[in-house]
Amino acid sequence: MARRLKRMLVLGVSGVLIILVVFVSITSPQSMSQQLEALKAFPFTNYTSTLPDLNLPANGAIIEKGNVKFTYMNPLGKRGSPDHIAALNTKTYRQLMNKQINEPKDYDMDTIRPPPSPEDYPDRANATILILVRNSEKIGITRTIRRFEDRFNRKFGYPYTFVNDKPFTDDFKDRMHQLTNAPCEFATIPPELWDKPSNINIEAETNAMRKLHSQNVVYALKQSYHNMCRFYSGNFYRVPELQKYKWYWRIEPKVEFYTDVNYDVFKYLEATNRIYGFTINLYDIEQTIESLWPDTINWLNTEDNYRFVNPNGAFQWLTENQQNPQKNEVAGYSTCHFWSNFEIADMDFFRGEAYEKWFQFLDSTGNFYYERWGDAPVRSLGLGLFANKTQLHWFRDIGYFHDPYQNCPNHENEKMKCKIAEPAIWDHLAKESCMGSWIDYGMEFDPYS
Ligand SMILES: Nc1nc2c(ncn2[C@@H]2O[C@H](COP(=O)(O)OP(=O)(O)OP(=O)(O)O)[C@@H](O)[C@H]2O)c(=O)[nH]1
Ligand SMILES: [Mg+2]
Repeated sequence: MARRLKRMLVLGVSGVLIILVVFVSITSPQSMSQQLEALKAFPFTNYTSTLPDLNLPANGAIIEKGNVKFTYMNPLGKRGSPDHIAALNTKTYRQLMNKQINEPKDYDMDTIRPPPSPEDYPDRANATILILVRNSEKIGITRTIRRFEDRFNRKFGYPYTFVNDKPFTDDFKDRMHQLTNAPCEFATIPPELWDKPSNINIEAETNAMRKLHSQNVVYALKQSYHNMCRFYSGNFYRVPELQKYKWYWRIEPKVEFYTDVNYDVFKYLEATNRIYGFTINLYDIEQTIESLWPDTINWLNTEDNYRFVNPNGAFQWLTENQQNPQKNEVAGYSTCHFWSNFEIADMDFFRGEAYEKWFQFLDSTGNFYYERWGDAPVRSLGLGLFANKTQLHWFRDIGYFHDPYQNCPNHENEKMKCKIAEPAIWDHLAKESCMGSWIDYGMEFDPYS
């Protein structure tokens, strides 16, 4: 009897244990090593991607005079076809975006709340709202500013700086003044910061642009677009009216802001030792920047330029080659970039020796015109190489939309007017987002949890 009881007890206990183990393994998140094993076991063995070279440091970077190199190390051991990797990275993104958030938690936000009135804000940051815009875009920019004032600036009163390659009309200026109580300054860009440099070979440029146009590259033939990209890549921070400022928040026509921002974003970045804030990051059209990366690597391997590379740069994000490997084949790197139509940044970084010398070199290649280098990839390459990645901040809490991409968080205080956790308004565009890669390789910690 006693033996039967003992056997029943043993059976009972082991049963409970088995149920417990099964339950825990179903409900608890996989450990990192389990995840890696699962990924390694993925059946698409014909897409093995790069295997880490054990002779390289974990960040894949060699930063030595005349020998600067960056290699994708696939630090999480991801394997699979590009479609599989895109699905995996989108899942990573959606999981994080679906978490309910409010504001950053790595700073005492109560110290940077809106002042009682925007007119009485003595310790406002040294910042401006920067808008490059044409007179003809009055309606589009009106829409943006209405929303922007409503969500942020009517509480803080940061001054606007409107810049344009042509003088602003009185009609445009009057309209802008009607939209805000904040000071507005209207600057005409000096031609040397905007116009195509005279040494550009027009025949070579025309042939190159016809080729890009025939590959359906948008805006290839548009002269002003090339000027705009060159200007926003490097020259904007030299506009005389911007000299007095350190910080800017760039906005543009026809964008949406979906969330209230109840803290001073400039002071937040400054207080947390950051220099750049973004909301979206994307892959680029590889044909537009074929020589940006190789030219940059050559430059880093010239004289002492290697010393500008920050040892904790976002190298794995820049070199990732699994989600859209054709980008790396054509452009030599991932093409991932911060989408610069939204940016909050410290101009002192761009005015500093590394970025400025590098931009002068880029400009000397003429490739803003012989190719169609965008300001977003240029800016992002500079930040990924010369800044510490801890200085780059994803404003995950700021709901933002520029057609067709968005940052749509699950915000505690908002009834979101966008589809939460979707990187774009069309499903098929999810693979154009680099955010999963940023989460895995760029973000060292989550400031929102
Ligand atoms: N003054 C002026 N502003 C320009 C010119 N070209 C572009 N911009 C501004 O530069 C910013 C970026 O230009 P967009 O045409 O929006 O470029 P994009 O965002 O790459 O393209 P979209 O996807 O069409 O919005 C916007 O704020 C424009 O208003 C120009 O020739 N003159
Ligand atoms: Mg735009």
